[in-house]
Amino acid sequence: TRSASSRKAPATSKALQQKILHHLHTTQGTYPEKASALAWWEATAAAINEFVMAGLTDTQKTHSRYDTRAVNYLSMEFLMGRLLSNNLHNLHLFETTDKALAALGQNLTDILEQEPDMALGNGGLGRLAACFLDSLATLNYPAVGYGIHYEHGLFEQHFRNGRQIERPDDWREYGNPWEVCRPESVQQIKLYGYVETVYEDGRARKVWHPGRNIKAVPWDIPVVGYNGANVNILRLWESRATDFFDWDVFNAGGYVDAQIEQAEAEAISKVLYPNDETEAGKELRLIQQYFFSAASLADIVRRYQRAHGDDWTQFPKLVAIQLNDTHPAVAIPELMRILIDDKDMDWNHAWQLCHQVFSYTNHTLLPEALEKWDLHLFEKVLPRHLELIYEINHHFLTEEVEQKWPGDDGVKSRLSIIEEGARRMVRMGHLSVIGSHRVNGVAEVHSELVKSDLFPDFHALWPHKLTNVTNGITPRRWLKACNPRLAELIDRHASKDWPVRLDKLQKLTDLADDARFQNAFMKIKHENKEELADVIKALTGIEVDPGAIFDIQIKRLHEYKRQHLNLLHILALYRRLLENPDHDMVPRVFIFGAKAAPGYRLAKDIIFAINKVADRINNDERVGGKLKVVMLPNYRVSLAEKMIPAADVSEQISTAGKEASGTGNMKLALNGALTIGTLDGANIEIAEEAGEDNVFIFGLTVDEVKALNSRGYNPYDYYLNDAELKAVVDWLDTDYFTPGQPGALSSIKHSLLDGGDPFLVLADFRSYAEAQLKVDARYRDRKAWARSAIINTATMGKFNSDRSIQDYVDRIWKLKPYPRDNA
Ligand code: 26Q
Repeated sequence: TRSASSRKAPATSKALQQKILHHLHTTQGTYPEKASALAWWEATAAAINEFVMAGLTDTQKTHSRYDTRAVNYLSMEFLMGRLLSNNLHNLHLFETTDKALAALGQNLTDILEQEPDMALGNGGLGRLAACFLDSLATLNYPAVGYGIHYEHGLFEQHFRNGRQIERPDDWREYGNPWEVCRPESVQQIKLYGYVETVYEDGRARKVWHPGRNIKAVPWDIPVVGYNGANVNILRLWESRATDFFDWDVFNAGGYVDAQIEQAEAEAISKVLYPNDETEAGKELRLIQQYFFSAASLADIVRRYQRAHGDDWTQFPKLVAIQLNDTHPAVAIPELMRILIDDKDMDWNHAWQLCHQVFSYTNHTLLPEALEKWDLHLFEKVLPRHLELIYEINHHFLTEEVEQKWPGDDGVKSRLSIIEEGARRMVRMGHLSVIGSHRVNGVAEVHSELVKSDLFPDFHALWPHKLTNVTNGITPRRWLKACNPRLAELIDRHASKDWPVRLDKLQKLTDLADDARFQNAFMKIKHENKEELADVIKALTGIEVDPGAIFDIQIKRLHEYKRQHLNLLHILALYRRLLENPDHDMVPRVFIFGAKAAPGYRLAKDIIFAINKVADRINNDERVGGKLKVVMLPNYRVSLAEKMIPAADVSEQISTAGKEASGTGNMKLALNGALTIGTLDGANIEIAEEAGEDNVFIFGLTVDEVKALNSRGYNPYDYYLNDAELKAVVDWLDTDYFTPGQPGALSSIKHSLLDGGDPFLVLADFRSYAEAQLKVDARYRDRKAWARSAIINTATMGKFNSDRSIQDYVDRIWKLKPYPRDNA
């Protein structure tokens, strides 16, 4: 990767100071003596934007000059977090800006805190998309991210009496300096209505008479590659009412109706659905999916035709479209509709183009997360697309399936896009597999389960279609920017290009037993813990000791992720301390960050339980400071950036077979945390890289989970045979943690016993508690701990999202890099 700074004179801090002042005066209309912190942030962002926009135009010119093949990454979610610090790091302007602001009497760290997170995603899937954009730009691959310009991202979480309260997120309340509106690229999106068959020249044509037209307005967010490489675009669509032009109707009283229509149109991009891993089945969600898929495809086709007109031969050579889960799967019939209805192409030609361009990433095996739409709802919203899906299905079943399994109706009904039954459903996973040339899972074990359990018949039919691309994370945000002390230590002891060659961290293994390096490494960890302790104090009032083990579980709240397993173990430790005040344990602070989907009752009860248990333990003198529990409110990307560098222990404790990959596990290990985890998702690959000695593996394996379930799992077998487990489960049914409110926490006990404990919490409890004893023992041996922590950092090179992107490029997208001209 050529670096921009080697070819262009870097900005001096004096010059940057002038730019910031200039923007403070001319775009903020204020001056240093009066300017608020927010105005300083806006002015700094505007100054940096000059570099960003220059890179953007150069990159876009390069892409059109060379008519480049590009990937179009379609995702309902892009969890970008904050952009200023990231852009400063990627442009190598962080220190210069720090100096420039210092000279102006301002502190960069404080100014960075002014930026609201761009929280346009729920969790892993959305953050993965953001890491992938960073890597695509860094590796100079032509790429466009396509998504929705939600007015409100993921809700803000507050606690009231320990319970989660949601408030709307308003990231654009005071404008946003990064985005550029592109009115020249507006698209019109059709919905509802009916399909007419017209006969013309002896041919039947389908004409869709939509019931509604919506305007899709694109907003572009520049995505800056590291070393000032390419600046790609994230294009987010906002819905608006179509311009009202029937002035007679308008004046005759249509004014009010027009307002209603406008509100309905604007509802489409109003809010991100906050439920991950569950299918809501809501009409508005389907409309969101179609709205952004159709706008994106129209944009892709327009860009293509600008260069190639009606010559479609180049289309599959220049266009790759990646579906981030099934959420944009309706893009498949939409491309068929464009080619057949609008461009007059015949079916076979259209289908051949279509399935060459699409590929699909699966992120989940959970049955409740597999998208299905009620057929009648689908038909009402997208009547033409349902017809096309029937036709895709018909070709597939009568040609491909019939040829492979002649006369087998069982396999046909299993593979059909349409699920038969009392309510017929459209299976979006099947549509995605059939419409794509490649389908990937996100970690080795997950991809194997996609082949064997989720899509076994498809795998038999097309043995080369299903593949694996293990997830990754960008080391720019998740080490360089968030952990500057460790980054600097690595600069000095490994090599300076680790942010783009993460495997170079391997050099640190040589230092894993070096006492001086160990001390330096652990000193940094301690300083990071001191900083997090200040954050904890500021956000919750709780005082924690940075000398204790910081044990962190951060992820969406879900039964399969088993925050309640962690909680039961905390109760067990508390109970041991109450039974024996001299109980010997290394002081531990258990720290959680998690949002629950607003409608997920049990998840919210678990948050409540953690908060109530925390209250009780943190205020109980008898534990003698050995145990603290903290649940930080409003977990989000910018909070993760403060928590991850301070973690000693990383909790990755999902039921084996349920967590597709996990990516927080990678971020924590990269920052020197030791994983306590099950053999699930990418934990397996992390253990392979770090070595089993440097992670704490416990619990049932995927095969053991399957065997136990088929034997018939009975949680009472574990509850009745483990006195400590029984005691802590029963504790939840008292009013010990909720004085005066007995039963306030009993839903958790109920789910674990009479609810059948679907995620095998009780089955894994003892094994987990034993692994936690090993964590405790390892920490007492400071050198052994330091060694393991260093090896974790040293061996995470594989999980660079640059490697994931290179895998996608090699196996699926087949892109060529184009460093920009003029860089
Ligand atoms: C579906 C229907 C209706 C409303 C919302 C949804 C919805 C939204 C978000 C369904 C799923 C999601 C998000 C899923 C997700 O984040 N999956 C995670 O993806 C990561 C990246 O591959 C993996 O590391 C995690 O293991 C996986 O849980």
